[in-house]
Amino acid sequence: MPRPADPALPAIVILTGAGISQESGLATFRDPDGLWQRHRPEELATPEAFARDPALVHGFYNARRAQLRGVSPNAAHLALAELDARWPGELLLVTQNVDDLHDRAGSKRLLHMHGALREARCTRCAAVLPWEEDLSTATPCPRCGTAGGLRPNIVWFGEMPVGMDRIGRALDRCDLFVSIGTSGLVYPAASFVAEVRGRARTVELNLEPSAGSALFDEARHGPATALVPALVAELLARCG
Ligand code: BV8
Repeated sequence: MPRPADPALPAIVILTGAGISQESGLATFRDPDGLWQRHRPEELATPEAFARDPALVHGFYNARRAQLRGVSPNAAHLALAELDARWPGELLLVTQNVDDLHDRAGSKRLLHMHGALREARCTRCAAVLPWEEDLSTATPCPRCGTAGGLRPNIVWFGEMPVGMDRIGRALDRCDLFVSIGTSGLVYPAASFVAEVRGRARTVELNLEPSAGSALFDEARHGPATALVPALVAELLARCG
């Protein structure tokens, strides 16, 4: 049943990356002081790295999980949460981020396609558990009791991102695609704009042009805490 597109209420898909959390104090991946400047992705964010040196990989994620206790959602996260609460049309916020700042800001129509720092997954019984503390190979799984099987519930390079079917359906239906704070270097997230351009309006909000900037109908450059509230105000003005 084709959905009557309501120009006043476009179906919206928003993609966020590490840049939206930068002003909350969390390092991004590829900026000069980014996470990968100190660690190479293939050394840490792969199943092979975890098999080779689980203590190193656990340490990397334990440090990032602990850092979450000292940061808060910023004006960009809060503006997206207000849009989530007040937008009467279709909306899905897809984040590449593994921090919980969108969750804490109050976004509900939210999908973490690269997993979540504050979750652990047992490779023995497949349980996914909320997790606040450090993880190690000695930590027993609260569900099956075995030690050595718990890993961060994070999507590493070479692993299938979470929710791709739901994301694909939302992209098929979207009239407005907004990319915020991502360098457009990691796939399949970086391919979403190419999937929708031509049939959805595409907007990039980023500190500087991303790798995919040329694919967007419109690009606004500056800090997310300025650009995102402004765009949300424009959208909410359309729905009264
Ligand atoms: C998969 C969890 C298939 C880990 C992450 C060659 C070509 C194409 C693809 C590939 C290829 N070789 C390999 C691949 C696939 C690979 C990939 O894309 N590699 C890249 C490096 C080329 N992708 C995968 O492996 C994915 N899986 O393809 O599976 C498959 C198929 C079948 C069966 C099985 C598998 C999985 C990718 C997920 C990896 N995990 N995260 C962790 O967090 O530790 S990726 C990691 O990068 C984060 O999630 C991060 O979000 C993501 C992308 O980075 P960004 O968010 O964009 O952050 P970045 O620092 O790069 O950019 C920040 C931007 O913000 C900048 O532009 C900056 O200017 C801006 N900014 C900064 N401050 C602000 C700001 N903007 C606004 N305001 C500010 N204040």
